[in-house]
Amino acid sequence: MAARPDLCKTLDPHLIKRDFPIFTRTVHDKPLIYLDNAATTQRPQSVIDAVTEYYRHYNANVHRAVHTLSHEASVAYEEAHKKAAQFINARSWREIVFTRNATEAINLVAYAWGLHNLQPGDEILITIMEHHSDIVPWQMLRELKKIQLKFVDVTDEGRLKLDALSQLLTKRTKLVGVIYASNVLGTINPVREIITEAQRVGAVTVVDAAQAAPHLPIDVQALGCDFLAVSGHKMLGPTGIGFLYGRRELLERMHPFLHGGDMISTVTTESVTFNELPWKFEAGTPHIAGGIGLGAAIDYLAALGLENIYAHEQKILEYALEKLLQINNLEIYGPKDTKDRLAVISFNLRGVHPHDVAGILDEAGIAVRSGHHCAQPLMRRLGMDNTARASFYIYNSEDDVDALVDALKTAQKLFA
Ligand code: 7TS
Repeated sequence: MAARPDLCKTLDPHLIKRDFPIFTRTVHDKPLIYLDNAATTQRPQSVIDAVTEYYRHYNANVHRAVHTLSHEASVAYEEAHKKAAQFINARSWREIVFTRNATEAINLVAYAWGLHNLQPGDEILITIMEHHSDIVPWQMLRELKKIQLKFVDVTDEGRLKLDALSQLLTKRTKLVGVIYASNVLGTINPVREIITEAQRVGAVTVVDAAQAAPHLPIDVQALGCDFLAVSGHKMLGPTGIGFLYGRRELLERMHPFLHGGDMISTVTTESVTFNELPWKFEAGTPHIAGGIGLGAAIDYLAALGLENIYAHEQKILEYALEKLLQINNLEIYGPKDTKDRLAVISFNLRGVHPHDVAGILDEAGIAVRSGHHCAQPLMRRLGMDNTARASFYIYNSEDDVDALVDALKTAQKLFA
């Protein structure tokens, strides 16, 4: 996905950083350099304020009472659904179901669609690049529904083998799940093409956009997917809130996921009818403050412009790859060019465990993740157990890359 030059307003990460109170703190007496954005991002003051404002000024339950506070809370919570719909260009806000996170969004599809629509012998096709959140729910269905689960392989560089995908699709393929962008390798997959292929055999399509949504513009109508999962905390929002986009016709036909209060229209001792969308899928009191905070996060991102965010991160990625590739004995995983790639870089210093690397970086105030990144099948396929991973966002600059490179050189000397 190339950013349109006419839209490329340059972001100033140093100015952006001022909106994030956490950057006033130090770690081991060093300024915090936060490079663990693929795990979770930081929150700007406007998101913290939106959450606080709800609790201070209009804290009440939604959808229930006629009193003023409940009305204000209900409007703000519904408004947040509208912002999420606009963010991914859904036709209607009723296609947005708030969940705890992307994991819950994918589980919703597995339970509410999968349990009721699959027959023994049916097939689900996913890729070896998936996060565990887009593997384990389908393994659950494999057990319960006696279906087959197939995986599309990747090249050694970490791109999906699209030819293999075409060959694995059959008339029995009922669902295709694909990660939009890899949390380990940064690879951005050609999801539009994959969805078109899946539709040729009539499969339902699920896109895991947990990593893509914070970094590039998403248009579900242009993609043509049936479902798309997003986590709020990876895009400046609070933890405990995310959403599932579902095509309206499918959501209308589906059974609820969780049963109880708020998701019903009427209940008798004998029967139940369900509420309208999206409330049919939001049983119980929802994370109201979280939803409102996510709305504020979307406002912040929309004001910067997703095209500009992507362009900014491309610049950082190019700089980071150039610098990191110069370090001797540093192995970098994933595509070595910036095309269709996010600024997520997994690496290993030869002979040093990534947890030790992360520890030394922490001494320098630099936060990176180390481990298997909840993508063990991918790690195994590429012959690695653990990596360190630096993942960048709007408040990161070339200075942060320089600090990372210096700290890695220090680590190398320590372990030489
Ligand atoms: N899908 C992808 C592609 C992810 O990267 C993650 C989280 C999830 C789903 C699950 O998101 P959650 O909000 O439901 O937990 N990935 C990571 C990571 O790479 N490091 O920590 C969490």
